[in-house]
Amino acid sequence: MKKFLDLGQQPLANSYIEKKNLNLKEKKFRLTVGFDIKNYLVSILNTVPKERMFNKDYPYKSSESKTMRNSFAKLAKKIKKKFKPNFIIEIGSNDGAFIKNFDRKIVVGVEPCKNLAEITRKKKYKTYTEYWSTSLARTITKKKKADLVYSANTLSHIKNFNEIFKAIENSLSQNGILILEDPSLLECIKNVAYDQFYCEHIYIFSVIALEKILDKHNLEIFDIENTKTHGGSNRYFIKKKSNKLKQVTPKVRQEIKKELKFGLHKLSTYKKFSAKVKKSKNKLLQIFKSLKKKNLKIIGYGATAKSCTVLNYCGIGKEYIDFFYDTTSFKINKYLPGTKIEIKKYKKLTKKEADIAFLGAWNFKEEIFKKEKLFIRNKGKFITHVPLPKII
Ligand code: JHZ
Repeated sequence: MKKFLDLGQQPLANSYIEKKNLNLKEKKFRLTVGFDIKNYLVSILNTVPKERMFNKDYPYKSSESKTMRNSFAKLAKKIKKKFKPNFIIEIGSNDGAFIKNFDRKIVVGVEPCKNLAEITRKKKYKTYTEYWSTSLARTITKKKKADLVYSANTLSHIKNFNEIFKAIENSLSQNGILILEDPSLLECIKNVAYDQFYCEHIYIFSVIALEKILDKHNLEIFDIENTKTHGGSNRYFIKKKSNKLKQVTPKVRQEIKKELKFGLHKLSTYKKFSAKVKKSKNKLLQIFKSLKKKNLKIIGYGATAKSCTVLNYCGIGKEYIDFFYDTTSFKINKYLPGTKIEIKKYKKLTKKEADIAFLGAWNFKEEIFKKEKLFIRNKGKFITHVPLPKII
């Protein structure tokens, strides 16, 4: 594994701090990222035990954005029409944002974070509060195998993917389909979206890396959709190699060609990316400094896990950002890890509390701009750092 990026000492991205604990020492780890040349795999080099990150206090809810709710609803419609599944398993079902689009009789969720699993169960969907494993897979599929397994933004969070794919392979019926959705490494590198790296994102997958992993588990990608969610993701449609009913579409080769053309198989590409990250950091800091010199009021918009990486890496704290607005109940009235910036319950932006808002949730820029039309009309501005730090 060759290290190519060092994002410094970082706290755990989703460990929002309660007011009473503000003076306690935070657990920090060194966030470095490496490239495994043989397997084309990009991963963080120091990992945090899963129980420290995914537990009863997990604050991220998928249902929080309209973009994600719409994306899940649209996909569910397509799945029903195209694959007509009778039994679906979702790995990492979060607060039920995806499974709620299906009949309760045909779908089960797997979600180790108790607080989230409870939300889904309240909606009367069967949910296992456990980490996905071969033994859980055996329990769930004892009576019948799944004809669809779905997992979005979860695989990149699990260190031992071999156990995961083994369990998936055993759970799928002969013609069953696996649909995975994760941030695209190509988009991440192209857009200098270095904040995709934090403790939870152990891997950011490329098609060329995922192909190699799947091959070991007798699985193969037969189609890919590029989606706009989370700053550019890939939706992979995967089948058992022995399933000859489905043809591999030309799109798979095209995506591989695109990645090879960009150089995702070469260490030099990642070294260039690392140099761009350093430049991005300096530029962002410069922007914040010049705005503060003008005495402008800056707040943060969307207390994301990604913001944690950016702010702690760039050294942007309370001296620049007064507070963050966020809609998530689990985050409100808490403080961002590391920088300890307060998170307040979202209110429509007005020029009264801010001249400029830092887009922590830059991946929902369009949704946010639509919501904040009035602020924009009144000459309110936003700061973004992806793909380049700038004021918009
Ligand atoms: P968002 C999380 O990352 C963590 P984060 C996790 N590791 C992962 O992989 C991705 O999600 C999928 C708020 N918001 O989705 C809601 C507003 O306040 O970019 C969220 O707190 N107003 C599982 O945290 C945050 O912003 C709004 O209008 O980087 C968005 O977080 C909108 C649209 C969002 O993921």
